[in-house]
Amino acid sequence: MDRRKFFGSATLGATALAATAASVSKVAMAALPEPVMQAKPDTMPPLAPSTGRPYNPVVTLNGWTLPWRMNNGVKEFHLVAEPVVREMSPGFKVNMWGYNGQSPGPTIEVVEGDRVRLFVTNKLPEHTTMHWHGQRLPNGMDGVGGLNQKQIPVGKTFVYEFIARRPGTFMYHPHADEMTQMAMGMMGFWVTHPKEKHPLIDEVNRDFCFLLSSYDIDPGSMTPKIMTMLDQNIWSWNSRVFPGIDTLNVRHNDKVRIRIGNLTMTNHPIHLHGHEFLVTGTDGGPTPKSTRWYEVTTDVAVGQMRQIDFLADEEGDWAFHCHKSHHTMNAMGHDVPTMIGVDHKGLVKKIQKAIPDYMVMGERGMADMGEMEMELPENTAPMMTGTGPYGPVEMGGMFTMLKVRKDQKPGDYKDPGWYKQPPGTQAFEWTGALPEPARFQSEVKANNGFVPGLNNFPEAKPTTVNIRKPQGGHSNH
Ligand SMILES: [Cu+2]
Repeated sequence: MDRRKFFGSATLGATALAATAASVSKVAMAALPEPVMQAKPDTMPPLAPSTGRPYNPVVTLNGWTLPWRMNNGVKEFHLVAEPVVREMSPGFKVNMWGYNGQSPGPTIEVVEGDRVRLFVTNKLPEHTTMHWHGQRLPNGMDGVGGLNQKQIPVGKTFVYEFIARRPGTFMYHPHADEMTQMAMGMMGFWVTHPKEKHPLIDEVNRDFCFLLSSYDIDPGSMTPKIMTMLDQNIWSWNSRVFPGIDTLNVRHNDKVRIRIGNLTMTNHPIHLHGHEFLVTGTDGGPTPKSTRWYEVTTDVAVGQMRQIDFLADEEGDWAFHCHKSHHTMNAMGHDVPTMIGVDHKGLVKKIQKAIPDYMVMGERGMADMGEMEMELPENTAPMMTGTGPYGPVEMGGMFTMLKVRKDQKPGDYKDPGWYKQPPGTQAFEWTGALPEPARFQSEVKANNGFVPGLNNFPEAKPTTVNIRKPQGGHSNH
């Protein structure tokens, strides 16, 4: 079968195509759009459309857009589901399942009204499917294994074909052995641009997108634990963790859009510093203008997408992160060693059985951790290791920065480096006298010089260790 005949048969409809692709011969394989692979976890420049209707392309944070082939007016994409090694941050590599060389898979960008044909080749060790989260499409294209179609067997290629009916932001992921396949990183973004000026979709200068994903990876291990339901310890944006997440670099006074999809098992209040934004879209499409109000944090629940728009009119390096503080602290493995140079595998848990209050972290809080050269097992996510121009940022996981610069050229997405605050615009140390409130003077006298909370601690008293003894029965277990 030659190329022309193959694609001629494609017009017969997806069912015929699926049959053709399922009984894939070498010649037919040759007629598939060649899968484009990505080896690097870097943020790729936006992919300007060379065919079809024009649009302003998105930039996927630490990701890329999948090129397509135009075939008789149909946009053809080829996704390959396969095991990949994702570098989650420099020095931290994880065995995942993804698409076309990375997890998440490449972003798919089309225009409202486009007819799209998506070839999905399964190179996983088990069957899979593809679900096009949020799309209007024929029922047989919805990708729920067993319900809408037979699962794609190992080594086979299935074809999905539909018209991108409404503009918006969508996701794709398997609907086959979902617990395993999503815990292993199988997911991707989909953006359908409006075909003409849309009353609810403003034109923007920069349009970013990324997925929230989480994993349970034991320190020193390389493979996510798929049975974990809620207790993930690696919180990532597009399967990257700070300081491995690229910054969002924009020009001063750019109109900026950020699309955030959540495929973790919990919600994430996403917080932007220095600016207020409007939630202009959800998975359901653009929000009506009457429903919009300014926010600095928006909660993205499980399975949801939020699109935010704002004017980047404040120069600087602005933190942009999940507001759940544990999600900006990675490798909070329950067995993370914190005692330098001590082989204590399993020891902490044993101690805690006897002494519930036993603390292994810094006695003065956790800030020391950012500076400490901790001996972590090899291939462990950095916990609080990102460094800024003034020292440790004390963050990890779901954290990066919005960098707003006057001299950032239009279309330039390069990291401009650290912001230099103009003289007189940065918090500084007070070196003058500190007047003591009169109230304290009398308290100090009354307490023989000691006021709790005033930094003058008395001699440390011997600590009593609270040991919980076995209580007879096991009713508390
Ligand atoms: Cu979070």
